[in-house]
Amino acid sequence: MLRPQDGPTRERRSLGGLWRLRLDPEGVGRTEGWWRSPLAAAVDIPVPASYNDIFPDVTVRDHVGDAWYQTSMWVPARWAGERIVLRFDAATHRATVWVNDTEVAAHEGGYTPFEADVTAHLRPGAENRVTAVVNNELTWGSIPPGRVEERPDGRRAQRYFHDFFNYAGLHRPVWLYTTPRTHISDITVVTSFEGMTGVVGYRVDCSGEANSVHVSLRDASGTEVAAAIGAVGTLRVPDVHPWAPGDGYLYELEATLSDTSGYVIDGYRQPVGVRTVEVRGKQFLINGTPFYFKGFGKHEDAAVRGRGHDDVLMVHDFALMEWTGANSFRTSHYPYAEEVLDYADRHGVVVIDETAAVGLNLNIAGGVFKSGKQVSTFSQHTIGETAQRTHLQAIRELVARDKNHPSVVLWSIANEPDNVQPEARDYFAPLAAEARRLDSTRPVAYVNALMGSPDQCAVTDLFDVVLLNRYYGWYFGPDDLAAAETELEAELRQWVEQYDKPIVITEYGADTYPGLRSAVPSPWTEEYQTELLEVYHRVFDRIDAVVGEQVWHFADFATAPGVFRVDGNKKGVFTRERRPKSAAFSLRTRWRKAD
Ligand code: BDP
Repeated sequence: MLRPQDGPTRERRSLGGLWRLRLDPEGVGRTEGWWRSPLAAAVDIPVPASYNDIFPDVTVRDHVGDAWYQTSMWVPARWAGERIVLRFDAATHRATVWVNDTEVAAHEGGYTPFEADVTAHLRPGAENRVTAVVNNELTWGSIPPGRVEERPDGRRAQRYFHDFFNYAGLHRPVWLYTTPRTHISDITVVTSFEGMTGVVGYRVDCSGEANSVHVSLRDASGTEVAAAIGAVGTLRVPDVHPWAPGDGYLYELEATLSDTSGYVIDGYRQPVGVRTVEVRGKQFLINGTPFYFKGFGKHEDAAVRGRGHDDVLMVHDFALMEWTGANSFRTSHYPYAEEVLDYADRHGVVVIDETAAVGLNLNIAGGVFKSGKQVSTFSQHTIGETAQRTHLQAIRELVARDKNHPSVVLWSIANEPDNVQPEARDYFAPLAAEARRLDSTRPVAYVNALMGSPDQCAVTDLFDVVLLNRYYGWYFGPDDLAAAETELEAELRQWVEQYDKPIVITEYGADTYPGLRSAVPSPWTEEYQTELLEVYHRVFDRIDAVVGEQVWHFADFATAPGVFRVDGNKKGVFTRERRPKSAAFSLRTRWRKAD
């Protein structure tokens, strides 16, 4: 699915701004047909943003169920005759959309875009109404999973198995855009090298009659470096300037669709970074060179706006990551806004791109292992076929959306699932196979939590890279960093022995209350966080198969309330307001020195 774009044949309009919102705790809006008229008893709500923290009202923050969004807009008369598309970059976790009185779209999954051709339902030259009912319920069939419980007084409460607040709403831009009726519907690029020559394989999909496709590749100065005719082909760029970590060099592929008389029907510009990714033995190679991941697990999270996309925060976060010397991050624990990946492309930042499959583990909640008897994560009554179908679709939509981003070097199809229960293999084998079928150019992985020793894992052999989240010295032995060092090293050596695969530590860290200091490092102090990270780094430096370190977490973030969390998760090396804790300075020393 191509993103909306302005150009000679296309026009887009952002529907961002203040919409109207009405929560529907009773769940009556669908039967009462709330989309048919202006929403009664509604309040103003900014889009994009989560709705949860905008109002000082616990019933809004903890709302479970439908939230009705509505706006109206004038559609220019000059759009008559064009194909008009309504696109939501994200609606968390699912939505149904009406234009005026007609249902036009329904989508499951909170972090990938969906759109509808609304040409037949909009009136150009008139005011039109758009209504979206956004539902935030997590169930055994959703990704991520969860369970809605009823409290004794009849109120409903959402339970979930992941450690971040269940923000909901229209988190990303909403667009109305035009394309010609016959148009370019998708572009796929795959890049490689022949010596110093860059090879760009491309495919341009078009709707409607077969027409002629022309592609032109321009370098960053706008000079054409290669061109071809045909919907599928290969472009060769002598003396190519590769896309590389720290060097986000992009070419631009312009695809043009013409009719038989040469009249240009449609055009689309697609950025292209020429690079390769390969796992060879225990190495992770970008452009044939071993790459070492330095960076963070992140969240899309900020005070007030929740998970709403914000360019200000995005640019600031990238600037802070660069300041620390980070070269990469993981989109934990869901696909991020496309603006973020564009930014990573342009700035040469490497991305591990993750689905929203987090919490597929009934023995861990928010990083904390449940004590007592192990429960069955995968079963007919818990995570089963329905979740697997939703998960498959989430992988398909992620790859379809992000396949052309050079910054994305690895798909992470789940975070910390139950990987020991034998059923885990039946669950994951088709998912790994589907990710590979969809994209043979990137490695595929899942993120492992400490559930058992490497030989007890039922799924690692299905994947290319070992991604490990480890909390020695925190959840395990929070008062003994010397033991943490020994245990971590012993475990990593087991992985090295058991698997011929590179290892990236995708989470390690400690909750840290900013300003809490201590001469003797003890949990929650800034000194403890710094020292714990240093312990891990010593171990990583002793093991060649470790090809990356991503600290948990970039910044403090909101979670569901609970006794393990003090106003959220405090493992950030920056506070939620993005002020550095001491650990940020020690990371900066390590990561900048390594350059
Ligand atoms: C890991 C999870 C992450 C949590 C983290 C923690 O992957 O989402 O926030 O633990 O407990 O298990 O801080």
